Amino acid sequence: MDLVLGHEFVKVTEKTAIATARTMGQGDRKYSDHVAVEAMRAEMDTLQMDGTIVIGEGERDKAPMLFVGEKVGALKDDPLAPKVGIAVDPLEGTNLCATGSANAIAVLAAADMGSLLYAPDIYMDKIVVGPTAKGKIDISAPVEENLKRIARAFDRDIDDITIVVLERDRHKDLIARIRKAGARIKLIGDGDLSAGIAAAIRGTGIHGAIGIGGSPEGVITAAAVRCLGGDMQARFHPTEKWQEDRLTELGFKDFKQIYTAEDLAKGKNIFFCATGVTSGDLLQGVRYFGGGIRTSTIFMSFADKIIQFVDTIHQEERVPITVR
Ligand code: VTB
Repeated sequence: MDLVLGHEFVKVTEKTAIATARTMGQGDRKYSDHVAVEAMRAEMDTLQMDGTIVIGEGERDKAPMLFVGEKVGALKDDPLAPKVGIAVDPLEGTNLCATGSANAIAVLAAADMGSLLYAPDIYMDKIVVGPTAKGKIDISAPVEENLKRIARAFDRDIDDITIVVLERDRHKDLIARIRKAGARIKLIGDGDLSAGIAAAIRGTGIHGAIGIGGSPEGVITAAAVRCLGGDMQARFHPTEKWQEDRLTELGFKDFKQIYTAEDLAKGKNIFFCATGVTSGDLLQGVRYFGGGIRTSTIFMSFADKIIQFVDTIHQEERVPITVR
């Protein structure tokens, strides 16, 4: 995997976001997701790689495209081609897009085969912070303790930090405790992946993302956190018997095991790429302006030690457009 290939992934999330953002506000989350999946699938096949989806839309029998195990890329099964394992979330925040709310993104992480943990689509308890609070978090400690440590790392009081939490019934107790401890909370309707990235970037006004969300999103978050030098701890949170069975089937023995970002996204060859579909804390959404489209993307390569904010104007026709 080299940087030339890495940069090709920018095109993948850009094209996905461009197609998907047209469905913004249509109120049909399934349709938005469908458009995202089709666009990402088509673009992925233009890349010079022998790719395999390791985290995708679900098992083969549940998803027609971008299913786990699906081969993607222009050089499928070519022994000389780079073998890449790809975790995709073509539309993270389907509801956010369907309602025109903030923070919907098209996102993927790519790494050497075997690097990204194969996490089934069950819940995961997570805590994510940026480099400032690296080494200070402990998911097995009470949330109050984590808040105290995060605040101290920022050299602030607890009431000067903001934590993002998914607004869900399962978080009632967590939210009450964070409130009692005095931290500010940003409740989100969806999208703890983009919340995790925002927490790992200074200047977003978000100092931590805490709570239970999807495991696949957790793995993709871990790839971003590694590139950003942040910190993350997570553990599976099965809520039903079949989920425990699925974990066992996949070879997970200790369901209480705590995973760090390095455990979820191993190795050095990691690319991460996200394009804004709707505008959010970090990325602007897709803007169509007649004759052109503008997208906002974050691209990162762990091995190359680069973090790029890519602001692209896509000219639709060879007509003069005004660039601002
Ligand atoms: C989680 C979260 C995602 O959907 O998977 C959530 O990680 C689903 O949680 O970011 P619920 O079952 O509680 O609805 C997202 O918010 C969006 O895909």
